[in-house]
Amino acid sequence: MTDMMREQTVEDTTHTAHEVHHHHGIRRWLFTTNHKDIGTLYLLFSFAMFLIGGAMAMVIRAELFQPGLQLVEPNFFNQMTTVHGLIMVFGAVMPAFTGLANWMVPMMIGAPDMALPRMNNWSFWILPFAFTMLLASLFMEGGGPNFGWTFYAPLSTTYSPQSTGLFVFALHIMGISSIMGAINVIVTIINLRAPGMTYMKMPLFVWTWLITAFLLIAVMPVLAGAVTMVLTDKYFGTSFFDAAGGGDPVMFQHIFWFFGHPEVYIMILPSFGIVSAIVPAFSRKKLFGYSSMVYATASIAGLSFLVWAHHMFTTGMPVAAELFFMYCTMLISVPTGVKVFNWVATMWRGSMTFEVPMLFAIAFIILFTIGGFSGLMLAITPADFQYHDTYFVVAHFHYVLVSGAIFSIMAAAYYWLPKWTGHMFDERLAKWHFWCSVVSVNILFFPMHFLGLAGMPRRIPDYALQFADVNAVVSIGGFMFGLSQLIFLAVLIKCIRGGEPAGAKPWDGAEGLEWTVPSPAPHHTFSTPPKVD
Ligand code: HEM
Ligand SMILES: [Cu+2]
Repeated sequence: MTDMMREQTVEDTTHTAHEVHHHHGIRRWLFTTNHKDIGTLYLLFSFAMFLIGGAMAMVIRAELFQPGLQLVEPNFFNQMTTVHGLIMVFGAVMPAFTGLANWMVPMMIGAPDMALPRMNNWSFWILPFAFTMLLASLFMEGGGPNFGWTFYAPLSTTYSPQSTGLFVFALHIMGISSIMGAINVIVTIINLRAPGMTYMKMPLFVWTWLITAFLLIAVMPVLAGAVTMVLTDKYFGTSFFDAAGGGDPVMFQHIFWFFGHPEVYIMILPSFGIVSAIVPAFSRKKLFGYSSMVYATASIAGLSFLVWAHHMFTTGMPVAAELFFMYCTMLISVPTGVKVFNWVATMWRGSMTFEVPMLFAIAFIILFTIGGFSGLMLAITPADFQYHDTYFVVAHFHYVLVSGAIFSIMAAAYYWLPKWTGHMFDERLAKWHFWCSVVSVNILFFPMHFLGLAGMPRRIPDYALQFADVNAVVSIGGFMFGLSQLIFLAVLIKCIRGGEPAGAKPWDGAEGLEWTVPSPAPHHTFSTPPKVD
């Protein structure tokens, strides 16, 4: 038997073996250990969360359309801001990235599946329980979490509703899910790369996810510790965060932000990988400065552990500490600038075309940069005393998270939809989605900078009359952005149900192993590892 034939028979037998184990209907999804099925589950779940979290944002913007209290009780308003934040961070952005990792990382490195497929099933399926619990807490007596997504003590301890126990349990489950997902990504990348796929040949999406996975493993336990201390302070008589018992509420903030700042990078590093795949594809050029992209990502991740207290400038730190955190924060803009420079240099003199994935990627670069600049303004310690806890901060993090992280997720969805479904999406409808989103996202978030500079505080249901006109504009932008996402839903449904068949490589400038397999990608890819040279 020649080697070729032997490989062929091995492949055939493994295939039949797999076929025997196939479940159908609901059991296929419940018991699946297939990275593509699990990726699909994550993506659908995160989209559902995006719509639910978005509905809460609409409640917030409806209340803020006019000054005064119109639609909701202040306590319910606080629950909306809190649960909106929690859902978007832990339910929408993070699971979307994990879904993309599940689908794409094995295909990009030439692996047959994730390394730990049964754990993969668990990582996903515990999430719906966590979020059902979190959402159910809204209907409890006393209401759901109302202390902000940052759950500062003593709001989350002394003054919190009885649902706080459920909140803590839900967060623990989300953390366990993230850690299991991260372990799976790391083990897969280290062990299952195809022959010849050295680290410095890995696509940047794989690199950025590898680094993100280490961030996750480093900081999710810190979050778990913080919520556990909140739990014991509230229910078991400890006083970690209670000055009366010898504790310190500012310590809560140190612990929270030691998790929280790396967490915001967990929500942006995979975006960098996505954009680094899409920009070269539609510029028909190699990515400019591949290795500097890898080092920039690693330095951003490293620095993210040294800047947590820039969220705490107003808590009364020694001046030397304030300066340390100011300069470390500003340092992050150096590797970030390297990335933006490299994307622009990749486009420079490329043969660019503007299909929808590219449109979202370009919008990402421009709008994320605006968010970076407002971050630099916030990093200036003395100036932060004015902006802190105002709408300026809200503007900053929505530029980096909505027109940053979420736009990159949409770019990724459009880029790989033909690979996932085997169909091209409706280009005209998708362009509507893009233009409506990009216009409305700026109507929604840009004026918030001015509200903040003029002193409008964040997280309040009512405001002074002078802010009325700008808030009305912002709310209109919000409703427009919300409606625009229904176009996305329509594009997705249409594309899943049919459409022009996509070839193996529907984008002619695209590169990578995922484009060497047919579309839709077969249930099992690479039973024989591809050779990379
Ligand atoms: C050039 C890089 C960046 C700098 C210099 C920067 C700086 C800052 C500073 C100083 C604050 C605290 C402001 C205050 O509370 O008074 C802040 C808040 C925040 N940043 Fe950034 N940032 C940067 C990038 C990012 C990125 C990439 C993300 C996420 C994708 C992000 C997400 C957030 C969030 C969520 C908050 C608010 C947290 C809260 O209070 O709820 N930032 N940023
Ligand atoms: Cu930060």
